[in-house]
Amino acid sequence: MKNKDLNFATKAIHAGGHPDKETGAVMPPIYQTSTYIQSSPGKHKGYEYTRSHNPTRTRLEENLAALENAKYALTTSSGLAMNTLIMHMLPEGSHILCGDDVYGGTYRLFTTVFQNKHKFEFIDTTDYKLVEKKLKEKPALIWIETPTNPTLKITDIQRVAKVAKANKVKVYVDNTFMSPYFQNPLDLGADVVVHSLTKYINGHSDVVGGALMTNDKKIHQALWTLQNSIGPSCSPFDSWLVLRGIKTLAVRMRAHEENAKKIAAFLEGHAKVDKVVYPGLKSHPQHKIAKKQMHGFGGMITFYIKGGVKESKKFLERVKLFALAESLGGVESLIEHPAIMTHASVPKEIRESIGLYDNLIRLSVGIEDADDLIADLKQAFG
Ligand code: P1T
Repeated sequence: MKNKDLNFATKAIHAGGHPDKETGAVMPPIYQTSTYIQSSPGKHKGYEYTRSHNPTRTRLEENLAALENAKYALTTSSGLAMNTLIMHMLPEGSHILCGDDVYGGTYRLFTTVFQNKHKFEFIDTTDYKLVEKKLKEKPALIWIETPTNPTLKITDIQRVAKVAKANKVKVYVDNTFMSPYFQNPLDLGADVVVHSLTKYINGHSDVVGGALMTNDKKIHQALWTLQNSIGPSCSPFDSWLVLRGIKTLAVRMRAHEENAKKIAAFLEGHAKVDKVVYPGLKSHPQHKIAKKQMHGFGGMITFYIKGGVKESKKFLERVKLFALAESLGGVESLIEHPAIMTHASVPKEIRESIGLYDNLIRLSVGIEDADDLIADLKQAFG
């Protein structure tokens, strides 16, 4: 059967997989090698050097392409390494429209490393009038994170992609928060989807990696050439770990969501909480779009605790099961304070203009027992 005829959970386990030709091993070998023998100079079996290609990585890329219904996938040593390759690919002076509420590291990369190479404009990608006006200026691309990190703002991908296409502008979507299980941007008209593999796709907080999926051969080839020239490829062992993690992506995402729904409801009813943001709540401003374009609501919750930094810190120091740590998407629950941690590189006035106040707390809800997680939060509120 072809990958495209299979349902998600089956693709997650089987795409890119085949028993090892030499031994029949069902699970993929870790081709922990830097180089490959050639029978005559230039004569080889498709693999010359692991920076360029590696069979374990090939399997991972085949699998990832299938998960996003894409022809091509490329992986890197981190999510930001992939974003770096993309920025290198664009001609100098490119105009880039970018969502105003993206991961702090992406913001830092764009506004420091590439600030002299390109012209970045940060806009609210849910303001469709503004998006339409800006797309008419024909930027090189529009970069959308949806839901955003950390305010969980949701952009209608189909709506933006339609206008972008009319103006010949490429649409890039960072789909890290939903994973390919809950959202498939290419099916909604995006040209490129990027992921931090570090998060849900790997799912076990033991790998840092990045990926890109596309049906655009030119983009894929250009980025592979850059990856080969610059060198941030995904290692054989990390490729293997991610492949292993993906096998349970479908069940993990369902479990993350089930727990997140319960926790969002608990937080919404708590006296010490000002506001809860979760795409699955009717109170979420883009709940309808979330229902339309996502197959679920995910495991990320943002809430505003009553008070400020002092109250936030007190709460974060008291949690026991939730680990106070950056990152997200692992089986274990994490909690963090974006203004001090993941988004510290975003200037305070910009943070506040997008609702990222000092009383904002972000949860990555894991797949532990929901009652235990709620009990932990309850005791931390005091
Ligand atoms: O950490 P890295 O694998 O380089 O991925 C960067 C990245 C890209 N896109 C999104 C939406 C992300 O959330 C991240 C990384 N985010 C965190 C580390 C965090 O705690 O939010």
